[in-house]
Amino acid sequence: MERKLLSGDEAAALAAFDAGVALGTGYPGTPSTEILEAFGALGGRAQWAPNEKVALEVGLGVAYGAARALVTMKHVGLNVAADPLFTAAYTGVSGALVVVSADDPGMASSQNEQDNRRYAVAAGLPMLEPADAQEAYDLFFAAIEISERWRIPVLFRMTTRVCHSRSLVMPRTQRQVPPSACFERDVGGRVMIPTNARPAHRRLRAKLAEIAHFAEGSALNPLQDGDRKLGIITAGVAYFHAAEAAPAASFLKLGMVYPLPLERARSFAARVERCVVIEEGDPVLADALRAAGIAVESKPEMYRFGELDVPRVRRILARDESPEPAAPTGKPPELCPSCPYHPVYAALKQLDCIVAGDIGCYSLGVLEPYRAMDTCVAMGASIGVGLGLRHVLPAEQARRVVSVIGDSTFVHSGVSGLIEMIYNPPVIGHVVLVLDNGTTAMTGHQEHPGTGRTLDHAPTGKVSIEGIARALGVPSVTVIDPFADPGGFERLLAERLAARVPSVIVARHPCVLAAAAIRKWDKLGTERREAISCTACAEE
Ligand SMILES: Cc1ncc(C[n+]2csc(CCOP(=O)(O)OP(=O)(O)O)c2C)c(N)n1
Repeated sequence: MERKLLSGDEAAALAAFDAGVALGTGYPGTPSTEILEAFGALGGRAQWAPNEKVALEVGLGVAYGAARALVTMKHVGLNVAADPLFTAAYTGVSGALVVVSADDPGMASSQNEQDNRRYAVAAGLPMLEPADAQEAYDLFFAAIEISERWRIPVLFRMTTRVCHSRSLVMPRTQRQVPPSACFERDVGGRVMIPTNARPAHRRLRAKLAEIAHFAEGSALNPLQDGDRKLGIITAGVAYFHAAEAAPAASFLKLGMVYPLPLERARSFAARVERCVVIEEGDPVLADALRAAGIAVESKPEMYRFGELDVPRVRRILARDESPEPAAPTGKPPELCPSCPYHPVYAALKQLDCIVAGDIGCYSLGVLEPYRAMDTCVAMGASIGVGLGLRHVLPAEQARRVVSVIGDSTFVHSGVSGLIEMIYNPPVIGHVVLVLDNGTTAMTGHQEHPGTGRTLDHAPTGKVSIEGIARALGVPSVTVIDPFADPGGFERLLAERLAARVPSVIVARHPCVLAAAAIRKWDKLGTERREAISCTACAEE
């Protein structure tokens, strides 16, 4: 078998393929997006879900059916999927369920830098964390084994550096043949009414105790004997920074970050003069080790923010809390020159709108020259936040509030905001502006249910945004091309702001970077459909 140069994302995808994962699903989000794309390109069954919660639920169904499932998302996606996640820990699985959470310390491309190791503790799920692409490959198999052995979902935490850095990977020589899918009724184990959930919680804690015992002796958490003066407990990519900053030190490198091998850590810490925890993000490991009475040093608070690197680890080891050199300022992002959002933001600015914004390329409307976005919190939040503002602001301000949301974001979590608009309409109505550029542009042009194409761009069922709005009973729904008619768009927006009814404007024009590809896929789709109907005619 040849070694391959792979990113962590590609290595996880290859492992999923080699492990015979029956279905991979997820929702795009940097730095996780490429996993499903690579899994699909290898020939795996990969599909985008409308959001992370649905993805997790589909994956759970696959794993209830005794097959192997992969679910991918970025860190904030796990917030969306948290509801089924916590109870999936109780129900367990029959096959394997590996949930990738791609965290983004330093916020290269995210709205926060939450540390999802907290989810492993909160939900009570084992979590593995690879340090590079080879480990992304190897630990993925370990995740499948743990999931099947203890019939429990496994969290697989990756971080931006690991997802996107390439290194050599030695794959296994043979693809695994996974167990075949079948359904076995287990009402007590799978239907979480309180009488079943109470014993299920006890079962979960018993499984975690067994897994903690396993972690103590597992090769997932190797010890590296070195100088006894300095011991370092670390995990993920921080291991490589630490190994470079202090090559002579002794190491306890954790591949399983929950549950922790506390006794191994205790004896490691006792063997060295000084034991320091080097971890990116929150002091999750340090807090857990200290709570267990293990004498470890944690990093100073200033290193909680952003990614670690070798110089920062050197500073931590030197207990240096002096101000760090300022990071070089990069060029700020901006809307592409012929982005269809330009006329939209020009109109929002011209009409002095208060914009409850959302997340996507269109968030760039907050920057110069428009500065036309006033809030941006989480995917789908624009509609609820806009409604809240309309409910309480003085009339002169309230009538200028507009919720602005992208097409992928609308399908992800905007629909329920629209339901709220119908159910609890502000007395002066509201305006929801859906910016439909026919793709999930921000994360690299993924398909979504509104494009009518699957992950690999083949034609499938298409969800109509205006159809949803009309079906929900929105009194005023208009589709317009703002790029073709900027003046008409501004007049329409002004009209809707003046009308005192809930309204939806779908501003539709393809993303300038995706337009050619969309035309190609649509043409291929039409040809494929025609070929299928011709075959059907010939068979009649
Ligand atoms: C819960 C969650 N999942 C995923 C993401 C990553 N993400 C940010 S915006 C976005 C969708 C953008 O697509 P769209 O709404 O169509 O806007 P566009 O970028 O095309 O303008 C995604 C997937 C996120 N920030 N939060």
